[in-house]
Amino acid sequence: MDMSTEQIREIVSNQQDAKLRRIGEKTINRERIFFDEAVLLFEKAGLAFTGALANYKRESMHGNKTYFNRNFHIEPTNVCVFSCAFCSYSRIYAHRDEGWELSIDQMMNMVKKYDGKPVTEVHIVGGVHPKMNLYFFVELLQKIKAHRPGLHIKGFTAVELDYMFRKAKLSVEEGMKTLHDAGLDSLPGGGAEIFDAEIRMQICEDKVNADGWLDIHRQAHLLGMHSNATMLYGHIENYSHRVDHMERLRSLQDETGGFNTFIPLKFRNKGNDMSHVAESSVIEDMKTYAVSRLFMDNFPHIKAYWPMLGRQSAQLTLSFGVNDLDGTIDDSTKIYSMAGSEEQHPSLSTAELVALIKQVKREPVERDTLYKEIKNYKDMDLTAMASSPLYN
Ligand code: V47
Ligand code: SF4
Repeated sequence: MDMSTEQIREIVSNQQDAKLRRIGEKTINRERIFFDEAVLLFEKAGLAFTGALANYKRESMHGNKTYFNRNFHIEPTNVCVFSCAFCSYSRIYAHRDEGWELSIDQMMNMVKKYDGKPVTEVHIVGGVHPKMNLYFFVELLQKIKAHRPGLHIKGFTAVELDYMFRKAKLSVEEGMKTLHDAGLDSLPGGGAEIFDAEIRMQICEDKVNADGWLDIHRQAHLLGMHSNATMLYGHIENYSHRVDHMERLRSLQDETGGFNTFIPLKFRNKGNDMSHVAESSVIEDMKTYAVSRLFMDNFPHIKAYWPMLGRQSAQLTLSFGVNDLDGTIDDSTKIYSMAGSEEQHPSLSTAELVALIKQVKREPVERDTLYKEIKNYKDMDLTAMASSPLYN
């Protein structure tokens, strides 16, 4: 906590390996690290060294601030035309009777359930259903905005968008503009997985490729929308694949500046076609967050998605480069519980999320989707919060 430049200088000067020492010096001087240097951190550096550098960088960017938001998810369907090997959530179209398909009215009832409650964001993400087309979602977006104009709609992975636009015979630019005009505010980061073509071939061969994913985010940024980016790690990829993935995102960010947050997602192996692949260790998880913070120098935020990682590991990431924990969620997503996350009913009240962050001596700050600060809970009394309906 509160690592000083003097302390980090000492850690760096004690590093015996000259190349790692150079990475440390670059971090202190705010210089960009290269592809090979990030791979070296993964392969050779101890977790303590990489973690200290990432923590120093995190604190020099955000101090102790740790962001979260009050949000809920809508998952319109888990029926999907694709069959990604790591996915525990989807049901193929032929077995759609085993899945769910929500109508616009059902989804509006979910939105209405939050009337009068201080949520700021709805995150819409699901399978790729052949009958839920662009115009179905235009209607949904318009109805949500008409009902609650202030609610930020973060919706649809590039995978869903690519399918919707192609089916509607629209260019990415036209399709994105149609959804933006209907009320879509920003894009979540899903569907990126690992960009390398050979890995993609093995884990998600039929969905949008790397260039398609990047182009969809580029077009969103050109329209003034913001977006996030994810990386599914800890399965069959190697360290170079991870760094290649991050480098492609870092280059697009140099070009547009439209990304807010990078979100490494730990592969969970329950109930999918990759159940034979062991999950990564907590050390590997922390290393991945730390290298992300160091390499993704133009991404303002690194997020640990607590429903995927579990709350204790999520707390730990706050010392390894992470400055955002996502939101309250309210048990509205099934993607991760179905893949075996310890969070079987992901839901945290604001009081619980604030306590989780304070317990590890960080400063909880509620934000909106675009990181405008809504409230700093640094001086709030936890006992008073725990018994107040405002925070539960
Ligand atoms: O792309 C699916 C991942 C993603 C598994 O932008 C799995 O704020 C691990 O992108 N093990 C979708 N991961 C979710 C997503 C997301 C989540 C939270 C916040 C944001 C944001 C975006 O979920 C998919 C895929 O990479 N996923 N199955 C699994 N077995
Ligand atoms: Fe479909 Fe997404 Fe699951 Fe792939 S990860 S099968 S695109 S729901």
